[in-house]
Amino acid sequence: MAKPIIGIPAERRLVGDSYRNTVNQKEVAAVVKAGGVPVIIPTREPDLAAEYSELIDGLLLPGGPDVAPRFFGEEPIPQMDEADDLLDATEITLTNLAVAARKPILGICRGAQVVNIALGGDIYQDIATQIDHQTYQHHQKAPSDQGSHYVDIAEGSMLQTIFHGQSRVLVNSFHHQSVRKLAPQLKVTATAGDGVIEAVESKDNDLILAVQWHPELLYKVNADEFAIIEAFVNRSKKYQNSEAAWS
Ligand SMILES: [Mn+2]
Repeated sequence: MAKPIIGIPAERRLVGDSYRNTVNQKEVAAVVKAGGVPVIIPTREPDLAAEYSELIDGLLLPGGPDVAPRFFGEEPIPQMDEADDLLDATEITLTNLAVAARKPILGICRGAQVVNIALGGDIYQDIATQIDHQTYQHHQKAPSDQGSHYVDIAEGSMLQTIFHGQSRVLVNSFHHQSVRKLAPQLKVTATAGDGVIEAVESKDNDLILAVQWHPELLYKVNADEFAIIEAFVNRSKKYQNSEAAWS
């Protein structure tokens, strides 16, 4: 079987006086190292989402800007950062198409929030102001390849298998938003000690895993973190052509 094609939606970035479609090289490199073929999906063309979805075997939703609260039925609070309508709309469409076609999804940071919103959940626009108790520092000042807070991993989860049965791991943290109301088809599989949701998975299958931290920045110091990317690429290979096989 051919190597699985992994779609990674691109963020729009202004470089000089022109916009570029950008993807973090660390995510691209991790997919390549895990045996996948990364394909960068431009997010200025939401009408092409169906074509891109057909092209790929797995969808990697990367880190990025805030999700506009309009996509979960709210108005913005002052603590919202930059958001990008076309990025949000394209990623939400790609997520729903991947779920419908049973193509595996890996969410990283913002990606965990996008998966939850696409499937009917919502997020805190800003953890520090919307959670009524003192939370951890979720936007760490430590370097990105260091962990800064622990997460507790749910018994029997895919994540626990990936981490060889460990129930508590140290992760990095670069977010001020997080999953709030959980989407019906997801379950929480990692939580920080302050109650912030740090990972979600699909309830009834192994198609979706999304983590609030950045494994692609950690795996050089913690080899277990690479297994998150590797397991996703392997699942994308496992489900390759499965849709065609069923029809
Ligand atoms: Mn965190």
